[in-house]
This record gives sequence, C-alpha cells and structure tokens, in this order.
Amino acid sequence: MMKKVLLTGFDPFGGEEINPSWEAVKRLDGIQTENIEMMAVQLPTVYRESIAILEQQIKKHQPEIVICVGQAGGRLHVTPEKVAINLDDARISDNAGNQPIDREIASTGPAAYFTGLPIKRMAERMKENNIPASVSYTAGTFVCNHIFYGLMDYIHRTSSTIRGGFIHIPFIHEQAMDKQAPSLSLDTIVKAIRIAAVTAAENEADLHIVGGTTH
Ligand code: PCA
Repeated sequence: MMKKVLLTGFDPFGGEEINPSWEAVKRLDGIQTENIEMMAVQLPTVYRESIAILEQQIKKHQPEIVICVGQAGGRLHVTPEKVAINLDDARISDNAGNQPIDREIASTGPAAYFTGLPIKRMAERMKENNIPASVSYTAGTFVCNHIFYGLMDYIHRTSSTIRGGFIHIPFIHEQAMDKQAPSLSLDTIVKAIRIAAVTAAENEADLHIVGGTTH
C-alpha cells in the first residue's frame, strides 16, 4: 500500500538567503517511489505559527508519516533527531521578531517526547549510501525543536497513528562559500531525505545497534 509522507522545510532565517531544508524537500514534492508518495510544505521559522500551519497541513494531507526538516548550520552530518523537549529558549529572534526565553511549549505536555521514526536505521541507510549521518540527541531550543515537539504533542493529543520525527541537515555548499563551515551538496541532502522517508515507511521498529554520544 502506498504511504503518504508529509515533508516540511523552513524558510530562511538568521541572515541566510536560502534554507536548505526547504530547497531539499521541495524537490521531493509530488514524487512517488518505492511505495511512498511525498508532499512538501514550507513552514515559517516562527514560533507557534509554524505549529499551527503544520497541524493544518496534516489535517489536509492525512499522511501516515511526517518528517520535518531544518537547517543546523555547522553540523557535519545529516542528523535524525531522537528527542524533542518542552522548551523554547531563543538565542536569536525568529522571523517574526519573537525571542522567547525559558518558555514551555505546552503547559500540560511532558518534558520531552521521543521520535516515532526508526532513526538509527535511517542513519545506517544513509551511511550505506555514502552520506555522512548520525543520530542526534538534541534538536536545540529554537524553532526546529519547537516544531518537533509540536508535531509529537499533536500526535499524542489526538491519539493519532501518524509516525513523526525531525531531521537536522548541514549547510549546502552554496551557503558555505563565504564562511568556514562544513557543507554537503543539495543532491546529497535530497537523497538523504528520500532514504529517510522510504526507511520510515518500510520499518516501524528501529535497529538495536550501538549509537549514542559521550558528550
Ligand atoms: N533551523 C532552525 C529553525 C529553522 C531551521 O531551518 C533550528 O534549528 O531551530
């Protein structure tokens, strides 16, 4: 059976002209491959409004799987995230000028949610395809963690069968020309997200393999 995978990317923030998360997911919009059908929507890098739009888009598209993607400039790897925390703590303003400090996302929600996606398996498949990838255990406290928490909270609140998660990606080469920062090609990131979507559709359970970090 064909599974619908809703992909989201963000608009540019923090002085960047593009956001590779949107550049990548928009290339997968409308593509059918290996029993999945992908659709892509752009979210604003804005606290709260991003969650409202995500909820509307979930109701509209009725996906089985939701994978939100965001830029993590400075990271070396494509990093599927393990955990979303119930905290907004902004180092910079979002695209609407909001800069919440030590704010709960959901006053009745738990401190954290774990992803519903098989993230170790996703990272393994990416590595088998020559893409540097590893699981991350922090999505930060900016809008990416916020959308990840909002997604997981929506799934829990509505007792939905949707499986959801989040992937952070590095800069793409075009963004790294004027800075000293690691980057991957847009093609590589598009491939990584396609692998993530197919892997999530094919597997509910994660691999029980060594991962983690020591710091
Ligand atoms: N990255 C930011 C928010 C939007 C994006 O692409 C983050 O990591 O929080």
